[in-house]
Amino acid sequence: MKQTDWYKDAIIYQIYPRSFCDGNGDGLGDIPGIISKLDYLKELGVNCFWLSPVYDSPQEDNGYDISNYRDIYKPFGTLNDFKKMLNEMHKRGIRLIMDLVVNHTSSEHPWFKDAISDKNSPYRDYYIIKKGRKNGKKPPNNWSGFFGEGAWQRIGDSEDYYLRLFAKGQPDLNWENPKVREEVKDILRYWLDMGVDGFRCDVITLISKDQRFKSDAPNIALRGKKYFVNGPRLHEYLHELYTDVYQNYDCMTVGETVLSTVEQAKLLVLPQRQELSMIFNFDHTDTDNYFGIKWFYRKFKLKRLKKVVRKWQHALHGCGWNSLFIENHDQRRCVGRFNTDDKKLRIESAKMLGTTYFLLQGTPFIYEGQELGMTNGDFSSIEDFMDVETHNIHALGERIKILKPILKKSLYSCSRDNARTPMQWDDSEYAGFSNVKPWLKVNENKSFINANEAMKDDNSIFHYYQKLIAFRKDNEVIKNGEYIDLLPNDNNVFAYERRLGDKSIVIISSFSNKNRRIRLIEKLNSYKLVLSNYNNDNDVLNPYETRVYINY
Ligand code: TEU
Repeated sequence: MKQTDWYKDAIIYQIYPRSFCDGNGDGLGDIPGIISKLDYLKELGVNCFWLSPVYDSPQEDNGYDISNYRDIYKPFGTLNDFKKMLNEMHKRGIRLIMDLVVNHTSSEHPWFKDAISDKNSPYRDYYIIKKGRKNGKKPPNNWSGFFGEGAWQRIGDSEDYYLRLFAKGQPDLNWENPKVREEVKDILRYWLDMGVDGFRCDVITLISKDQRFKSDAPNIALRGKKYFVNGPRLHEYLHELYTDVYQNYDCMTVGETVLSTVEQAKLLVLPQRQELSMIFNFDHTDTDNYFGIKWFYRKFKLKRLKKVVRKWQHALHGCGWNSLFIENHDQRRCVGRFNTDDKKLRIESAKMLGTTYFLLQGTPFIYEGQELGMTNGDFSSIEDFMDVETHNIHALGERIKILKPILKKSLYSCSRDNARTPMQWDDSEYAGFSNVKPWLKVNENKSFINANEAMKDDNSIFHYYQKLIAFRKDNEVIKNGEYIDLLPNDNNVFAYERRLGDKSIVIISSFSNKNRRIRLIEKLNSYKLVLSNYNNDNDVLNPYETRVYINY
C-alpha cells in the first residue's frame, strides 16, 4: 500500500493512559477506561489519537521503559482489550498512532537481562556496554543524561558500564548492530499489521551515537550531546525503517526531535528523503527558560515566541510538515504559562492560547485535559510527585545545595507530573477518573474544571475547541497557506495572517491581561469575524482576547 498524507488533515489527541480513565478500579487509567470515553472524544471532533506507551513495562518512567514490545502492561488491560479499542476507534473514524520507544528498552527487557548476566550473550551487543576508565572506577566518558544524572551505569561491581541517557532502568540500544534494527522493524510490522496507523517516535534523534565515545567539554547539562544528538547515522537508520517498513503501509510517523535545528529538521521531513512524516520541535517551550533548561525559569517574552514560530513556519512551508502543540505529558499545563497567570481569566486565556497555535501550518495536537483548561497540579509536598525526573532533580538540587525555596518553586512549577494528574471528568471525590484513590493526586479544582461541566456550558473551552477543530477541517488556507507575522515587534499582541491565493485569515491574540488597542483594524475592513472568545469587534482587545477573521 502506498503512503498518503492523511496526517496533514489530522487533529490528534494525546492520551496518557495512566491518567485518562480508570476502568477497573485500581487507581490507574487503562484501556477499558479509554474505550468508555471514545464518544466524548468523537464529540470533540478529533480524528486521530497518539497513545503514550501501553506496552509491558516496570513503569520506572511510566511506560517509556519497555520490557515487552508485543504485549500490554497488565494493569492497563490485555492485547484483546487493545484490539477492541483499536476497532472501536476505527469504527468512529479515528486513527491511532502508538508511542514507539526504541532508543532504549527497560532494564527488565529479556535482552538486557541476558546481556548483563553473561559476557558472551548474543544480546550483549544489543546495548552500548563499555569498559570504564581507571579499571572501571570511572565511567567510560563524561557524558550526562536527560534526568540530571550521569549517562553511564556500572554493571554490578564489574569494570563495565552501560549507556543510559535517561533513568537507570532505560539502557540505550545499540543501533549500530543490524540485528537491533531488524528487531525494531519486526516490532513496527507487528503493530502495523494489527492495524495501527503510525508512530510517535520517542527521542528518535538520539538513536545514532558517535562511535568514538569521546568525553565532551564541561557543560551545565547534557554533556556529550554533540556526540549523541543527531548522530552520524541517524538519517541512514530512519531511511532504512522507511524503505523496509513504513512505505508498505499507509502510516505516518512523527519524530520527537529534541534539540534539532531547522536545518536538521528539514533533512528529517523532506518527503523525497523518506525518513519521517513530521517532527515536533520544542523551541517554543524554551521561550520561558535559560539555556533550553526548563528548570531555569526566565520571564516569558512574546517577541521570543513569535521569533521561533516565524522561523519554523517559514522553514518548513512547502517542503516539510510541522506539528503544533502547546502541551504534552512532559510539559507543564499551558494555562498559567506564556504570560497567562491571571487565574480569573483562565477560560479566556485557554481559548486564546488554543487559537494562536491551532491555526498555524501543521498538524495540531491536543493533550488530554487541555480542552478543559486543566491546570498544573496542586501538590503540597515532594512526596506527592511520582515522576522519576522530578525526584532526580530534587536529589541533585539538594546535593548541590540550591536554596530550598528556589528548588521548590522550580520543581513544583516545572515537574512533568503537572500534566499527568488524573483527567477531571466530574466533581466527585476522584474527579470521575476512578472510584479509588488514584496513583497521582487529583487537582482540587476538579470541583469546577471538569468535563461534565464543560459539556453543559456552551461557552466552555471544550466547545471552543470543537469550533476550532471544525473551522480547521477542510480549510485549504489553514492547511496550505503561507504564514505572515503581522506584528513582529509587538510584545503584547500576536497577530498573523495565513494566505493562499486571494484568500486570507487573520488571527489576533492578546497575551496581555490589560486592554490593548488593535493596530490592524483598517486592514480588516474587508474581513469578517468568524471566531472569538469575547464576541467583540471594536478596536480594543480585552485581556487575552483572541479573534479570527476571514476575507472569503
Ligand atoms: O522525552 C524526551 C525528552 O527529551 C524529555 O525527557 C525531556 O527532556 C524532559 O521531559 C524534559 O523535562 C521522551 C518522553 O516524552 C518522556 O516522557 C520520556 O521520559 C523520555 O523520552 C524517555 O523515554
